[in-house]
Formats: sequence, C-alpha cells, structure tokens
Amino acid sequence: MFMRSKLAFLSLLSLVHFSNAAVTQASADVSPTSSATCDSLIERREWRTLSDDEKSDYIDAVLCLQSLPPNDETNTIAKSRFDEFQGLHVSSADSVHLVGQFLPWHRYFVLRYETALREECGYTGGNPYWDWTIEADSEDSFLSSPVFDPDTGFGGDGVPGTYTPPYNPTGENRIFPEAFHGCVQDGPFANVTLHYGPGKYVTDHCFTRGVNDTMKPYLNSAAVANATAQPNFELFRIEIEGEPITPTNKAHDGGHIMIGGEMSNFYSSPGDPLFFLHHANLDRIWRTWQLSTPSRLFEITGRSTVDPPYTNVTLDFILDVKTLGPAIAIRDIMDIQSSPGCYTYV
Ligand SMILES: *[C@@H]1O[C@H](CO)[C@@H](O)[C@H](O)[C@H]1NC(C)=O
Ligand SMILES: *[C@@H]1O[C@H](CO)[C@@H](O)[C@H](O)[C@H]1NC(C)=O
Ligand SMILES: *[C@@H]1O[C@H](CO)[C@@H](O)[C@H](O)[C@H]1NC(C)=O
Ligand SMILES: *[C@@H]1O[C@H](CO)[C@@H](O)[C@H](O)[C@H]1NC(C)=O
Ligand SMILES: [Cu+2]
Repeated sequence: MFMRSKLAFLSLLSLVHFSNAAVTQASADVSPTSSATCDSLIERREWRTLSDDEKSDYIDAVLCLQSLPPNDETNTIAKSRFDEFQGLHVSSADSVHLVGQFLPWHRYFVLRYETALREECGYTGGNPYWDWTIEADSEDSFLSSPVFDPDTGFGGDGVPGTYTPPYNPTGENRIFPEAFHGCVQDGPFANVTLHYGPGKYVTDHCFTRGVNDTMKPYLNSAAVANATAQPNFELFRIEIEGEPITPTNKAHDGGHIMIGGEMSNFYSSPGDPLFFLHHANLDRIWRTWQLSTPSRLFEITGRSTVDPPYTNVTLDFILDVKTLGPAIAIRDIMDIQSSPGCYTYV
C-alpha cells in the first residue's frame, strides 16, 4: 500500500487516427518514437482554476460514469463503468507499483478514464489535477482545499463511527484501519456504494476518507523540488513513489494517505474520484521532469516486476489495461503531446 507496511505496497482511444498523419518525428537522434501528432491538445487544469460550472461539469461526468453499466459483461463485481476502473487497479496493483512502469501505466490509466468521461459522458474538458503543494506549503489543513468542498468539490472527510474496515489479520489487503475515519456523508458522492475493496476484498461498502495533515512534509513544494532535481528516471520514480523503497512516505504514497480511507489502499484507491486528480498531478510533475533535459522525454528504466527474475523496462514494454482500452507500448505514452495522449498541463 501506501501506508507503512511490510514489503509494500487508461475506444480505441480516441486514437484519433489522423488520416495518414502518423508522422514520425524527423530528427533521428531524438526519435525513439513513431507517435502520431495531435490536431489539438486537451488542457488539464488545476482544480481551483475551474469555474463552478466547469467543476460541476466534471463531477457530473464522474457521476455519469458511476451510472453507466460496465462494458465487460463477464465482470460480475463491477456495477458501473467507474467500478471497472477501480477493478482494473485492484487486479493490476501488484504489477504496476514499485517498478519501472509505475508512472507510464498510471499515465495511461488516467488517460483512459479521461477518455471515458469525454466519449461516454459528454465531458469536454481535460481531467483536472490537484496541486496539493498549495495546501502543504500553507498553515491550513488539507481539508480547507476546494477539492473537499461539499457544494463545488468532491465532499469532505469521513464521518467517525460510520465505518469499520474488514479485519485483515494477514495484512495482504494492506488495510490500515486508522486511515478510515468513516463514510463520506456530504458532497456529490455521499451515497455511493463501492463494490471493490477495501483492498482485494469484494464488499458492498460506503465511500470512505480519512484526511490526514501529517503528510504535509511529503507534499510540499520542497518535496516536489527534490523529486524534479533527481538526475535519472529511476531516482526520480523512487523519489516520487515512496514506501517501502524509501524510508519515509513521498508525494505519491503521501497523497494517498493524506486523503485516506479507500484512497489509502494500495489496491482499491480509485474508488475515490480524487485518485484521478492526485495521479494527474504526479503525471504533471513527471512531465516537468521529462522536459527539464531533452534526453529525459524518452528516458525509461527500472525493474519490470517486484520479485525476481527481473527484466528491465524499456520503451517497448507493453502497458496492459485489459478491457479498458488497447494495450500500448510505453514509447507511445512518453510524450503526452502526441497520440494517444494529446493533452497538456496548464
Ligand atoms: C444521500 O441520501 C440522503 C438520504 O436518502 C439524501 O438526503 C441525500 O440527498 C443523498 N445525497 C446525494 C449526494 O445523493
Ligand atoms: C495519519 O497518518 C498516520 C500515519 O499513517 C497515522 O499514524 C495517524 O493515525 C493518522 N492520523 C489521522 C488523524 O488519521
Ligand atoms: C530532499 O532530499 C534530501 C536528500 O535526499 C533530504 O535530506 C531532504 O529531507 C529532502 N527534503 C524534502 C523536503 O523531501
Ligand atoms: C538490467 O539493467 C541492469 C542495470 O543496467 C543490469 O545490471 C542488468 O543485467 C539488466 N538485467 C537484464 C535482465 O537485462
Ligand atoms: Cu496505483
């Protein structure tokens, strides 16, 4: 998981196939890719820069995804398209964390979610991100953030005494009871019933949180600067991802624990819609690192599995999102401003 533990813890893509516009990059020495160019870029913005109407459009699209039936008729657990995203993360978690494909896999996962919101739920914007350094650098609680607003955001903290997570004596579900303050009882997701989770359990349960300000040191701008100062991809990935490779939490796991509840769980965290704002922000920080030196745009390294025998992750490594979209090679998602990405952070 994300919490201190034993060995731890994205239609054919609007693969907008521009008529033969799959232009290969011209300059051979910087083109380990053959990605297609984009007609236009979707703008991903910080949550608080959205107008109230734009916030409401995004939240309505998430509620729409929670109301649409699953695509995969053989999935007997998921009751909605939204659940399918959570379910994919549950089944993929052991192979997409603490490894070289961690950042590319999550980049593609968020892209598939954004694409579903746009193509299936009529959303016209980009997936927003939450720049939590703003709260972490301030004296205010994370709870003061507009993301937790009950009227224009995603609702607030869990209500104490309303939920007890399943007892997990073996620890394999990575459930940390203290991170579950209770059910979220305000905001647009107040009455949501989740089916996946917590952990690998399958239980009908309320949507939970446990907002935790002790994570501030891992989410402030100094911590982010530390990450973007790392000299190679492996060190950058480790500095972002966190425990148990690192002795303390970092921005990735710190952000999961800071939101708490479902979001604190290694497996079932995408049950909280804020998962996608947190991961979009991590993706933005990776993009910043990638642009800091030309060679970094296509730099990818790291072990492919948590346990040996390892292979080394390369640009040819395949990112599998099962029924949520086509499998693609890491090289195809390295540059977010080429297809299938076609988005930008503003
Ligand atoms: C949740 O359910 C309660 C009780 O039925 C209802 O009053 C409230 O409006 C519901 N909230 C949402 C966001 O659906
Ligand atoms: C905050 O997180 C820490 C570390 O996981 C935990 O020990 C503590 O109980 C949490 N506090 C609250 C209020 O959730
Ligand atoms: C930045 O990195 C240094 C060296 O690794 C470490 O001592 C320091 O605690 C880090 N600061 C933050 C804010 O993460
Ligand atoms: C992976 O890369 C490391 C470091 O460059 C190297 O020592 C190791 O032999 C490589 N492993 C494989 C299976 O290619
Ligand atoms: Cu994850």
